[in-house]
Order: sequence, then C-alpha cells, then structure tokens
Amino acid sequence: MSKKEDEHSDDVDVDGDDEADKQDALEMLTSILPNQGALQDQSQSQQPRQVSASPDAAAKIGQMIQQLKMAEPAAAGGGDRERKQHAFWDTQPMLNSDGNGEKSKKNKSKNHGDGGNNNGDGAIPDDTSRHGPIIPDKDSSELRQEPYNMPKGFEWSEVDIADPSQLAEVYDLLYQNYVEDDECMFRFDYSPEFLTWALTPPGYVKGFHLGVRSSKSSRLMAFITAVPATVRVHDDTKEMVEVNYLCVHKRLRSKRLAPVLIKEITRRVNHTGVFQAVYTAGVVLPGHVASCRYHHRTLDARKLVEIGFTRLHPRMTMARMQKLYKLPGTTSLATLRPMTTEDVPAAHALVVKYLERFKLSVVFNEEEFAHWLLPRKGVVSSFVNVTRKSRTGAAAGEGGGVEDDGEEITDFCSYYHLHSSVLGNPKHATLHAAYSFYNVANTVDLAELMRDCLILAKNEGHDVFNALNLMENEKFLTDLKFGVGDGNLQYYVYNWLCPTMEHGDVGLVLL
Ligand code: MYA
Repeated sequence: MSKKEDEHSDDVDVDGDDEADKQDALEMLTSILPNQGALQDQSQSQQPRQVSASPDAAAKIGQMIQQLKMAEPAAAGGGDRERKQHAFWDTQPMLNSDGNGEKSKKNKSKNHGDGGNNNGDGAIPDDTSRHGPIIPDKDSSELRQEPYNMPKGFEWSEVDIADPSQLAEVYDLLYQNYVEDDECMFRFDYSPEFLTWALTPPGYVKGFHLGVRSSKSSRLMAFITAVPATVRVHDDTKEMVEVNYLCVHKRLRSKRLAPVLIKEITRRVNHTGVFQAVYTAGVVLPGHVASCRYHHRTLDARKLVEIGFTRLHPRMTMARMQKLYKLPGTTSLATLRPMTTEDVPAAHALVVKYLERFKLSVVFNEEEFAHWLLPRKGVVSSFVNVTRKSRTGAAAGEGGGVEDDGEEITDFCSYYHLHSSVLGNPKHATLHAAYSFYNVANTVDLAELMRDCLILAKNEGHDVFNALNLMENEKFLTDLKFGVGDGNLQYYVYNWLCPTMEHGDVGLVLL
C-alpha cells in the first residue's frame, strides 16, 4: 500500500468501522475528478407520487421537500421491498429504516462490549421500547483529534457567517446547488438574512459552519452546519444539534463527499460533549423516528399556475380558482398583533408549555425563543393574540366592579419566509412561500387562527403557505383548503434509540 493510501485510510477511521470508511474514502479519492458525475443527483431523485385531488395537486414544493435535503435515491423504506444497503449510513449509530430495531452487522460488532444500551451480545436491542444512546458518550480524549482529510485539492474551511463576504459565498453555493424539485423547476433560495438567523442562535459554534474549499481557487464547494438546540424525545431531554444545509456543489456530486462532511461535523460536535443530533430529509435513510407530509395552501392562484406549481384542472377556470382561494383583506381576530420584545416572556411560557404535549420537541429557553420567534422582516413573522384580563368582585378592590388588569397572551402563530428560485420561467423569478412554524390556539379555534395566518402571509406578499401535518396541524388543513403534498419529510435523531412516533407527535420544525 502506498503512503498516500495509508494516510487516507487513517482519515476515515470515524467509528471503528474501518472497512466501510475505507470504502468511502477510496471511492471518493478515485472518483473526485473535475466534472465527472456532474448533475447526477437530479436524475437520481425519486419521482414524486401525486396523492392529492386538490387543484394544487402538482405541489412542486412537495417534490422539493421530498428531496429536501436529498439527492440520493431513497432507501426502499420498509414495506415488502427489500431494504436498500447504505454504505455509509449502515455504519452509523442509527436504527435500520425498516424500523425493526435491528442494526447492521457492522454496527453490531462495533458496539460489542459497549455496555450501556446493548444487550450484552453487542447488538442494538430489538426492543424498540428502549430509549437511550446507541453508542455511549465518549471522553474528548477517546475521540479522533484531527479533522478528516480532504482529497488533494480540497480543504476544510470554517465559514464566518458574520462576515458579509463569506455569508455571500454560502448564499451563492446554496442558491445554485441546494434542493431542487425532480423536474428542476424550483430551487430553494435561502436569503442571506435567513441564513444569518438560522445559523446564529444563542450559543452557536463557528466551527459548526463547516465548508470545503478548492485549495486552488478558494471557492466554496460544499457545506454543512450544526446549531445547538435542547430537544426532548419522549421523556428524555438532551443537548443536541440541529444539522442542516448539507450541500455539495453539483460538479462534485456522487463522489462520497457527503459522508466525509457528516463525519467531520459529528467529530466536531462530539468534541463539545454532544452526541445526539436532529435532522430532516426527504429521503428514507436508516433510523427515522417520524414521517411527516407537507400540505400547500394557494394564496396567489394565477402566479402558481403561471410558474407550473399548480395546474388548472380541466373544469376549473382561473376566475373560479381565484375565487376558491380568495381571502379577506383583514384578519378576523382584532386582537392579533405582531409579537414584540415585551411579549417574549409570556409568549415563551405559552409555546413551551404547549410543546410539552408532543413526543419530539424543541425546548426553548427564553433567549432562544426570542431568537427564533421575534419577527424579522422577510425572515420570520410571529403574532400574539391578546385577551384582556379582568378581575371582578372583591378581587377588583373596593367597589367590587370589573377592573381591567392588563392583557394576557393566549394564542400564538408564526411562519418563516423561504423563497424558491423559479428556474427558466420568462415571467417569474421567485416563488414566495411562507412555512408554518409554531402555533398555539388556547382561546380561539386553531383553524380560525391559521386562517388569519394565511391572510397575514398573503398580505406580506407570499404566493403559497406550506404546513407539515405535525403538531395539531391536521385540525385545519382540510378546512383551510390545503392540498396534500406528494413527499414525506423524515425526522431523524442521530445516535438515539426510541420508538417511532406518529406525525402528530412531532413538535419540532426545522428550517
Ligand atoms: S439535508 C439537505 C441535503 N441537501 C440537498 O439535498 C442539496 C442538494 N444535494 C446535495 O448537495 C447532495 O446531493 C448531497 C449528497 C450533499 C445531499 N442526508 O457525497 P455522496 C447520503 C443524509 O456521494 P451527493 C440536510 O441538510 C446517501 O444516502 N445523508 O452524495 C440535513 C449516501 O450514503 P449511503 C444523505 O449526492 C443533513 C451518501 O450520502 C443525504 O454528492 C443531515 C452519498 O454521498 C441527506 N440528505 O451528496 C446529515 N443525501 O451510501 C446527517 C444523501 O449510506 C447528519 N445522503 O446511502 C447526521 C448527524 C451529524 C451530527 C451528529 C452529532 C452528534
């Protein structure tokens, strides 16, 4: 074996599973030639299935979400089809995607003698009612100390999101290479302001904004991020990271770069004492804990038809379609208003309490809540509904009448703003979409609150309002004329064993 091969086989000793890691490295080293395999990911994507009879059935964003965070052909995903082999994922501490709680042989042997959650025979327990880490936490000294090597011509680069020129580089990489639908009609366009918001929550770590650059040109060619979050899974609350924005430049696709990015971010996160992560993907990879589906509510029918997001059904005219989706100009709740800094303590208490009822949820502290939910123009919109508190009788003091005792925040709704580029359309360049975020309806009907949310989103210039069928969203989707999307969004918890859950048990929205 040449010295070079020796070096690189060392580079991928991520978790003691040498064979699979060597395979990843060798595959990547032998294939990473300029322009080869370019643009392959699009043709590999799954053809989405149309499942909606609604006028929005085309649901292009659903296709993007299906691939969201994708590019590989999906695993078979259980049923009676044979499970797809995953050269990388089968080496990771995840349950198999068939949900039977059985690990690949590689992981069984890897975990032998770990104790902790293992059965003693080294296998991940088949008992899916067990909760806990698949691989126990390690001391920093037991972890790999140096970064995984990049193939010749590429190098790791920590991206400083606070530096406008580096932020622009990330923006450009994603703008040109991030998630597209199957037919390459739309591509997510996360604005720089959105990326700043998404990547700088309290306690964020600069080293978790990880890029790969060409050594020669310094050009940013790949990216992955992690941000800290406290997450509750069933009854366990853990410090985790949320992993997002995994992106490999189109010219470097299918060369096993993604596994190296994932291993390096894992190594970096592990060194901070964190061993679990949450992430979502359209593709079925080993170990999903829940499966959700996007729904789409037309706000601007004409534009959605013109860009091919929605079809005009044979017996539907544009005028009828516009009438079908018409919304009033103003909200029905007169007491609904944008959330302010002063509202944060009460709104935080309301949302955090509400999220306790779900099996997978984020646990915001007040500072995190303020970061994620205080309105930012063109990024996130949040509204509180206030009810006047009144005291009567003796409680109101002398006289015993009714006394105004200020206002109480009783309901909350929010959405984030995520554009998509409309590719090759002569008339429209951008699809403006609002995505349902966190909503709590205590004193009003959830559908009424969300109807106002649609009105607010429409008035902010959005063309479509998207919502997953998580939390209690199913209560309003039909009434408010959402069309069913055609792709599932899988939720994953890295290195965590627990029973799977229903979509309505999920109380976590990732961006
Ligand atoms: S999801 C966003 C994903 N991004 C896109 O879809 C943008 C467009 N596509 C691309 O940029 C590339 O196609 C990507 C793959 C980068 C997706 N999640 O390098 P490859 C596996 C996880 O040859 P490429 C998001 O940001 C695939 O199954 N794995 O492929 C959340 C195969 O492994 P295996 C994925 O197409 C990310 C291997 O990669 C995904 O050139 C969460 C092939 O590698 C995917 N979406 O690049 C990451 N797509 O052979 C996990 C493909 O085993 C975080 N693959 O099937 C885990 C937790 C880490 C932290 C832990 C801390 C404790």
